[in-house]
Amino acid sequence: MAAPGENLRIDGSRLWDSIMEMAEIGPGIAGGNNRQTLTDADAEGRALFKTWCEAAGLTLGVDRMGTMFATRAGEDPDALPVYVGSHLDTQPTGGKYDGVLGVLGALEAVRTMNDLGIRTKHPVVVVNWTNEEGARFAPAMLASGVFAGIHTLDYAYGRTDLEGKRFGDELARIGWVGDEEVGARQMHAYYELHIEQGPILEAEGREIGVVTHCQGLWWLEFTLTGKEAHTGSTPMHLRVNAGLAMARIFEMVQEVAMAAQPDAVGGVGQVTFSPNSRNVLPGKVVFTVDIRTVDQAKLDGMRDTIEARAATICEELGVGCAVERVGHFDPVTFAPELVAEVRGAAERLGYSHRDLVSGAGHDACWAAKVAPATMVMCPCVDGLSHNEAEEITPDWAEKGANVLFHAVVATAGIVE
Ligand code: HGY
Ligand code: MN
Ligand code: MN
Repeated sequence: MAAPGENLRIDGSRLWDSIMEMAEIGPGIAGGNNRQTLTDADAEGRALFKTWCEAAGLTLGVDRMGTMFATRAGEDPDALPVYVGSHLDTQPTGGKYDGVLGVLGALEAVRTMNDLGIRTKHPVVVVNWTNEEGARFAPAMLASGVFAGIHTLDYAYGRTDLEGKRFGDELARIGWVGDEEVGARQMHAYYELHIEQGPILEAEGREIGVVTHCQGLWWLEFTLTGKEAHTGSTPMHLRVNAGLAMARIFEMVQEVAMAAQPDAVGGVGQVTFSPNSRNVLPGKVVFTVDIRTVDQAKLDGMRDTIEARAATICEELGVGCAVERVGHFDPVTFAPELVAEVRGAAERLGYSHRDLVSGAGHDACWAAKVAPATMVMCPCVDGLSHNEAEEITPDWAEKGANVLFHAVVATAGIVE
């Protein structure tokens, strides 16, 4: 299909203004965002996005996971749509651009098609996936996982947050249970624009990441059972210390990840101690180990080693050890034909670019299970993300959205 002319560009300041307006919703405490999934702030962000979609003449559909699909009609009613989007939910101490750039970059591409009167063969659908982050309700990419048939709707509805609230109840509470069956939609292709969330593009002075793969992931939730006892009067040899077991497991995870270098990571982001009292040894410690690499065998090997060594550590300390695999996806290879569209667009537009493996997981990873999918990435300052200080430049946002626009229109096919 003919690609749009080299001179066609999105409106960078309109995109930036939309990102800044969305950033006003669910503000963090240090300049970023706390717009966690299914909170009132998420509902407010959804409402603003809905208003913008309607103003752009898009038709909004919502599925039973609350994912929002805003359609721009194509000329061929039988042609499957090109989907393009990301997520509006954030981490509790998230940045203004993680996910948001992808949803609003997709909206900007459609706004530009409207401005230029571009007609496409395939419809184009802008997507806001529910609960990409998995911060409040594990696992990450929950709605796109149900869409791809990885999880059942019941499993997703039953996920609970740290306060015991159920996903399904919270989705109903904010009024975003849609009527579409999840996964009923067929995709011709899926594109996602995202900040890199890593240091490579900025360090190399590249403007565009042509994403060829995404590393795979395991989230291993450990529940260690110790014995609650007085931290002052309990002699060391009488302690059943789940906290000590946790510390040794953390050290072991670091060791396993370092032994798996290059291109492997492992760590822990969330721990809960109970009763979490300063002078009570913990009776229960729950934490999630996050390990990732693009090599399948290495990923599963790290998982098996960590589970086995954790069991030994706990046995030596007399601590109970249970593990649940609460999140997983295999390493992803994105669709070569779409990767070529992204690379071609970056070249046509004269942007510096390099192939890239995504370190973070994205909804595109599950979309790739049901349709050809790929991603476009832009740099972020110091490679920092999942931190309120996350920052990108308007220029990076604009160039990423231009590449997205060109690739989407080329795939959707211009009708003269
Ligand atoms: O965990 C991830 O990679 C994504 O940010 N949800
Ligand atoms: Mn994201
Ligand atoms: Mn994220």
